[in-house]
Amino acid sequence: MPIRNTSGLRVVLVNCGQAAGKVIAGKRMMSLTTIKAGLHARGFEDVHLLPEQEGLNFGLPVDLARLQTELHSICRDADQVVIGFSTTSEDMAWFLKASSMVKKEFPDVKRVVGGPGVVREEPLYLTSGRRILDPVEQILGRGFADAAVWGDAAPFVELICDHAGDISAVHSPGFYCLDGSEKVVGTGRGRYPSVEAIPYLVEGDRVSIITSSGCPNSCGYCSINKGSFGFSQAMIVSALREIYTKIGGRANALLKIDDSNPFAFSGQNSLQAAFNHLTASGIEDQYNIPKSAFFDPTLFIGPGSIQLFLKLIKLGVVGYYFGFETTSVKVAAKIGVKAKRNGIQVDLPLSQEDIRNTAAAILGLGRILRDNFDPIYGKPVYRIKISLMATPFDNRETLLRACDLIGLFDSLSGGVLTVIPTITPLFPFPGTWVRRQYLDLIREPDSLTALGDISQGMWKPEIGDGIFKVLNSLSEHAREDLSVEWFRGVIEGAF
Ligand code: B12
Ligand code: SF4
Repeated sequence: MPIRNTSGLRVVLVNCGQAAGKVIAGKRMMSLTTIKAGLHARGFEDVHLLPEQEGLNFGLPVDLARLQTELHSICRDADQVVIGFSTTSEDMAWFLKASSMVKKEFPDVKRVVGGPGVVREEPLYLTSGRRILDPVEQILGRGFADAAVWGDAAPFVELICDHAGDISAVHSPGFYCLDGSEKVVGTGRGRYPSVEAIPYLVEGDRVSIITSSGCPNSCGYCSINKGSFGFSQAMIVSALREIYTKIGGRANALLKIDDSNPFAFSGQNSLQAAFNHLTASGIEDQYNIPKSAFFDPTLFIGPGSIQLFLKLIKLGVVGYYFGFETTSVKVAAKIGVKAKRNGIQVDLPLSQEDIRNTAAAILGLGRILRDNFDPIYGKPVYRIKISLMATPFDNRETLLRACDLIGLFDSLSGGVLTVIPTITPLFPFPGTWVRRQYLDLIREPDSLTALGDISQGMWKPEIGDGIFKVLNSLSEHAREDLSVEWFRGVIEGAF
């Protein structure tokens, strides 16, 4: 049923997700689709997605001129327009440009921003005593938005459905704006909006779904919105049934499970319970859709790991993304990597033995996958992606050890298995423990754009000559395919 007082009000959701310097529809589309589903559940339908969701148009760049043209036609016959921008830290520069353009060209449009880059932090001070402003304070204080949402989008749904776009009327957690004296007002983080069914994205034969936010580990460098939502087993089963009937049987079908650590140990894991249910009722066997997921690699430490591998293979998991991060126990402690041992969450940092065992486990998984090849059907094709990080706390020895490990992983590739090890610099994202801990070592910690400009490096020269050179080389070549030989050369040249 349409909501009273909102007629004439129109919502435009703008996707700031980028790849290689261009805004790409799809990158932040799950956020926008979720907000749209939340508005829909409250009966509000006048929502435009930019770029349009139709077919998702993955790979379609959106420049400011096109945004302006589309906004002109959308705003033409609306009484009032509210724009919601979704941005990560890395997309911030584009958001700033887009919101400035909107302020200039469409002064009556209200601008709200949200997404993983929009974070409220406890007050941070450099050792010099200078206060560092958080992203919410900077965005609002510098006039880049009329309101900001930290966490999930329920306060935005309230703004539209309960307050007809009146920013000063929203007082629920997660909603921030300036008061009359230019002071940021608001508290806490937003809840996940109520939706009728779990939102999912269809991209050709591929479907992405996210069934929970959060992870029982609390790694110091991780910036996910921990524990803010999780769907029931029944809702997950119903969404998966719908997806299975939609793409089951297609040649390139893939179900992308985008939960941060979907197979992590936790008291109640509705996703795993849902898969058990679908397996027991024969639906898994009937459709047998390949899946990909993110994994905390320490899940696989200990005697139970082989059983877990076999369970995942049986479930049809063909894509494995591991955040391996570091081969050094000292670096792991410095950046707050947390681990599980034998499936049990521990608050202790990783031990060197854990790291060795984890590498052995992933190598073991690779070998099992290669042997699982079916010579008659020639399927499935497996892919393991392993992410390592270079941090200010690394040295020549730890980085060369990372190279050796990358070499070992590389050598697993072949036949039906592709292994892609990657190495990226540590990002001190707003809201993380790592940022609070090492604030003095971060280049321009209160610049909204410095962190997002990954090609410029994120750390100050004070971290030390050699490691500074290595991190800057990695930053300059961010988003390129890097070879282990190239990286070894950079390390040898830097120290
Ligand atoms: C899946 C995923 C990807 C996929 C994206 C696939 C796709 N088609 O969307 C891939 C692998 C491509 C990817 C790439 C990257 N990702 Co990513 N990704 C994720 C992951 C695991 C889930 C994202 C998701 O779909 N969440 C579900 C939606 C519903 O949640 P949401 O996006 O947070 O949106 C909610 C709120 O934020 C808020 N909200 C969002 N937008 C808006 C807008 C308004 C107006 C309002 C009011 C509210 C609001 O409401 C939403 C619903 O409640 C998250 C971790 C996590 N668990 O969130 C990391 C995460 C978002 N990614 C991250 C990063 C850094 C990246 C990369 C930059 C990595 C890299 N260096 O290449 C790229 C860049 C992508 C980009 N430009 O967006 C970081 C962002 C950190 C930060 N501070 O910015 C995260 C948090 C991971 C992490 N732990 O650090 N990613
Ligand atoms: S295991 Fe991954 S998702 Fe979980 S807290 Fe650590 S980095 Fe974040």
